[in-house]
Amino acid sequence: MFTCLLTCILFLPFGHASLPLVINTWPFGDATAAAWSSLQAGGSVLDAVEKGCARCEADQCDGSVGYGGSPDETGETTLDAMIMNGDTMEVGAVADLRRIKNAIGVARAVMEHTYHTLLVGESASVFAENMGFIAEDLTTNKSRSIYSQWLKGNCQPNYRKNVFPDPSKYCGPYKPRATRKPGRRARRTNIHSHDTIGMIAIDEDGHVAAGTSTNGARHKVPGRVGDSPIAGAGAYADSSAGAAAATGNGDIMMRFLPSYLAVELMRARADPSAACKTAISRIKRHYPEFFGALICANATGHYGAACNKVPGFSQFHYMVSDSKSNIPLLKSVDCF
Ligand code: SD4
Repeated sequence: MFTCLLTCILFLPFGHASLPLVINTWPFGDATAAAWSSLQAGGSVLDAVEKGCARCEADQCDGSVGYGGSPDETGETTLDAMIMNGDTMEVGAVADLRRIKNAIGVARAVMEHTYHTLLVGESASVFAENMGFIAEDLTTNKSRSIYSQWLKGNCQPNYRKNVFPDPSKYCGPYKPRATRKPGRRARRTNIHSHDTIGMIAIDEDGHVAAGTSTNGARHKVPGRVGDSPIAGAGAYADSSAGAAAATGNGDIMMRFLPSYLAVELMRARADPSAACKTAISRIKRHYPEFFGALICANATGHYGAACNKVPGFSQFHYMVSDSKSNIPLLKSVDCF
């Protein structure tokens, strides 16, 4: 009796469970609503994730998703996105995508019109154009102004190390410095310019999909690809276990495949909140100051989230729609 009680408590899922479910990072409620109405209209979970993320791309959510945000060292905005089908384990992704606004749409086209998983850079843009996506300038007055302010401020902050001239004082071009400083601290990220949308959709029959869309890191080195388009890092979905999606400092997070880890933990019956927490802890152990958060949902619709507590980031907000609420609800979790 006592053993049963203990086991039941240990395995009792803590989050709510009500399918269908849409859950996404940050308070991007219009994206949640777009995904939810797609499901309600009979769309698949892939349709829901695509519609939801596309909504954020069009709305330029927080300036961190879609065109006109996060100019790189040359002032250009480039996009990363992925979508994953948890039934078939197919993935479509694009990284360093240029001149195309609808990155998640192109990611889906990679999945549905090629046998590849990930296309990058200029060639991804050519692929997109061939698939009928419109090529246009992703620069806006806002991104131009962010870029010129950065140039005026001697290109601070930037992502260079062990180069000369001293990257903490001057702009490039940079050359490698002969002597390298040891250390692998996470570069302090501007938490206000880092809000990727990561989304999970699960329908009543337990079909699971996940996706992401972002313009990456502000002032990144051209060619930089973050965690968002990498399966297992930015997101992961497996209809036999659940799904997870990440947001935060992708340069660090992608080294730990947190979304994959969380899904595997849920497969081993971990509660979604605990799975998210363990995946964050794994990163924290090596990079205590990293900025990041994870959302997790198991195939039965229980969900949770976790985030790493750093100065200025003590609570993480995310959105949920399920058949109980029917409208997007703002949820939060205290970082640890
Ligand atoms: C990246 N993970 O490119 C993305 C950025 C992000 O919340 O998530 N912001 O590193």
